[in-house]
Amino acid sequence: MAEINKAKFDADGYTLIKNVLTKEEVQKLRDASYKLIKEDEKNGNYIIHRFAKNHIGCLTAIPEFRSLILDDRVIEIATKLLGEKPTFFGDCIMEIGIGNRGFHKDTANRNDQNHPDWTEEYPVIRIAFYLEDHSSHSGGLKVRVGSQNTVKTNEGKAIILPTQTGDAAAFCLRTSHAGNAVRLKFAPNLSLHNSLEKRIPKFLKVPEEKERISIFLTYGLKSGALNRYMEYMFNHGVYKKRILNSNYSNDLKEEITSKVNFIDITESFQEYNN
Ligand SMILES: O=C(O)CCC(=O)C(=O)O
Repeated sequence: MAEINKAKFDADGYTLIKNVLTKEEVQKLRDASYKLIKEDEKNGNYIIHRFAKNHIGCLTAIPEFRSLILDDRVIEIATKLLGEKPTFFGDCIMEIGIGNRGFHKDTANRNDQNHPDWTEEYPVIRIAFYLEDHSSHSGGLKVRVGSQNTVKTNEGKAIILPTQTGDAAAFCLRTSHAGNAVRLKFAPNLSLHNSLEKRIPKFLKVPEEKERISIFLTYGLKSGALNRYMEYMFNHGVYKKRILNSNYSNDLKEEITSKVNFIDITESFQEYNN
């Protein structure tokens, strides 16, 4: 695994870490993703997110994903980027297919520069794994460099991250980012506006390598930012569904807490509603 540079992450708002997983591990995750969505289709345990299917419920319930969430390499990335032992609080997504486009933030507050989300530290990050190549194919992640300090989503140079199979991309939830990047055949590194991406004819577009499978894992430090983000989840339709479909047995809690700090979001959600 490549070196992790916290100072650069803090300055840029994102980082790309090469060769975290092996090709074999990625293939196992692809197989596990298809198996899970097939079961979800039988139980109705998924949502459609644009053209993508999204599992509903904490992925720690599924061994292959639990192993990734608690993997020493992934925890090392989170620890180094956050600067301390990370907290996992159940926010994790696996998605198959093409989801939303367009630059956005993932914070609770997205428009008030004077809100604590923007004036205080923001130690909540997402680690994304794309289980296919996006270095020379469409479908990858775009970020705006250094955009983590402004509510504006049109500031900072837009780049398409050249993730390859096995790489991890990490970003602060305040960083402007966009999924499902379209690469043009004649200018593959040019970041297009999302309204244009939707209209690019097939013959001008570099195709995807294979069906897009993405995994997003969120880690944070206990903080005002994390509390506000969890409160945002409690009031968001899809997140609520995910929380209600999550379950942490004592054994599972023990396994998670052997690796990271843990907040049982199902309990926090109940307390919030009482
Ligand atoms: O789908 C992607 O690649 C980006 C994911 C995203 O926008 C998010 O995590 O908020």
